[in-house]
Amino acid sequence: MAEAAVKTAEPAAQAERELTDGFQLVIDALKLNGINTIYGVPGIPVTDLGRMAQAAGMRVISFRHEQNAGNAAAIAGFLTKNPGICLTVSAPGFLNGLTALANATTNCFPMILISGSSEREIVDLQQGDYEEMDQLAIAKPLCKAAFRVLHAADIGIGVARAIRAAVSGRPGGVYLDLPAKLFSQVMDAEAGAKSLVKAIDPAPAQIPAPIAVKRALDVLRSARRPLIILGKGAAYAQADDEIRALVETSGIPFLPMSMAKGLLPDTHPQSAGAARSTVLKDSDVVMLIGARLNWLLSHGKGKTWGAPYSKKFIQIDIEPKEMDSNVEIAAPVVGDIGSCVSALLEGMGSDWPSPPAEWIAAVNARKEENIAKMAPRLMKNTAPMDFHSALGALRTIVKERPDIILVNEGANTLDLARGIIDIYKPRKRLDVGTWGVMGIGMGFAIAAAIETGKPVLAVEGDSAFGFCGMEVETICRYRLPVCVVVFNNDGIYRGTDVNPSGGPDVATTVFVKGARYDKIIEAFGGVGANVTTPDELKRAVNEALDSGKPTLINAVIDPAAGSESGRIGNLNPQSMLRKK
Ligand code: ADP
Ligand code: TPW
Ligand code: MG
Repeated sequence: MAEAAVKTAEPAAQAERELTDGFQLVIDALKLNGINTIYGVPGIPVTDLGRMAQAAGMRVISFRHEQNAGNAAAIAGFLTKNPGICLTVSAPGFLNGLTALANATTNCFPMILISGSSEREIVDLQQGDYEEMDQLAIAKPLCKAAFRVLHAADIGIGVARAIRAAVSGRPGGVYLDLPAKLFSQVMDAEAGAKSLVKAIDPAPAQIPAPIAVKRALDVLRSARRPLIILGKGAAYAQADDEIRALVETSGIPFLPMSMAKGLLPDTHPQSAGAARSTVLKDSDVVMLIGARLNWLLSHGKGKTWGAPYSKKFIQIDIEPKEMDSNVEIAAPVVGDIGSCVSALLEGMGSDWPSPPAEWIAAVNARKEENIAKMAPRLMKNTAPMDFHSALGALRTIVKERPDIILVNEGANTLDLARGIIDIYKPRKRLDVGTWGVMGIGMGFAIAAAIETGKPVLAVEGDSAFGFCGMEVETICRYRLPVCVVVFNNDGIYRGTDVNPSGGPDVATTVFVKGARYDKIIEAFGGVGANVTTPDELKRAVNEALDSGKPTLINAVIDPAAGSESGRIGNLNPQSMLRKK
């Protein structure tokens, strides 16, 4: 269509007319919608897109693997509420990015995977084009929406639709398929500019029905042992002041899911984090705010929740289909969290009764008991470090520097850090999310540094780090203030397993002993350090954070200290036939 318009123009007139092309229109469409950063890997057919975007003043961050670029885009979406963009080449690059797109969708993070693709005529006849693959069909079941643009004049609409699909309602991943031929299509520049669309109010407020708000307040008022659970949807919503006001006005103990930590500080008197099992088991009314009753909350039933005794749930979520997904929801409140929480607050008025004193006292007693039990384990200063003593050192650092962003993955390294390191501000803890996926660390750390300008501390299991470790080159190349601490316990969960056959191969969970991950970053001009005690660890991390230099600290952890699958060993099926 656009090509035809150009071809029919008079040659002289054509020479005078200003032209644009598919590359430029994609860039203009993104910029018009306030998107100024692209995470990706170059190659045919998107190399010029990256170049031209950079020339147009966009930040284009090139990675070593698309999965890490995709993870960066996903967490940029979580942090900013604007979809993060991941740009890849066709088939293999697309597939590498697709894992991140699926993970973003699972976690309700808005992102757009833009992949170049081969020519439709050849792909559809399966004639073996360069990097041939029916990418749109493959992406569809793994994301919220998938679109393909065939004409340059439709790029504006395509980008606007992708943005709306990513951020409206429950956020998620969107795939945008751009065939190679599209990029070089030319059209009149003025017509091109007119074809662009700025998405107005792409994530409109969704106001809850007054009757739903009243029902929720009635259920909450009837509670003897109420609990509020904050999930990462609450962190995403950026309704921080309203959420804090709701929690404090109600006086109800709150439990943050891992990426909701810091919405209110973990040291807040109403935090029930240190009494998690007690509040889940003994509460009678539970209000979920942006948290799903999935495996991370034992599906809202069973022993964890004190079954056979059943409780009443109030659930605030933008996705109506989430209600009753695992157990009956007595009071569904469907809407965006900002609007819902404001409506609840208004309904509570100024004379909302405090929860019964016995309940608060019971929660506080359990909290104090657990905190006292943990304290001495965090203060040991001996070598080799175990998880508790190493995390005790990092806990102090985060307390002294509440603005740093903590990225965290691994098994023991994840589960124990989640409990031990207090977070003081919203969206300062980024981790493996709903799937418990390994390899998000470097992508998240890079995007967190780029999007917020704040220093990042990435606490990584040695296995987790291995999934994305090459991106330390990216961290060095862009000189990002990222300090990576690798908890090196020689393997997955532990470094002490042995090959049951007695053969020459090491056990399946074990890595090279005494590995020096710090040497990796030195290869790229970053700062490496090897530490064996909590004091050394503290010193090295403080130095890194003070200098802002890319740093990787190899923290030697007792290879025997970890447990299988960290805190979720109960989900791990084990063969009765296994040889010890
Ligand atoms: P967690 O893992 O922290 O428990 P989940 O990812 O399970 O959190 O749940 C997040 C929930 O938040 C999802 O059900 C999603 O629909 C919801 N959500 C995300 N953003 C908003 C928003 N702005 N308003 C309301 N609900 C939201
Ligand atoms: C994409 C399975 C869960 S945890 C883990 C693996 C491989 C590594 C644990 O070892 P690590 O931590 O990081 O050294 P630690 O402290 O306990 O020693 N592939 C993907 N995701 C997951 N979750 C796995 C495999 C897994
Ligand atoms: Mg390990």
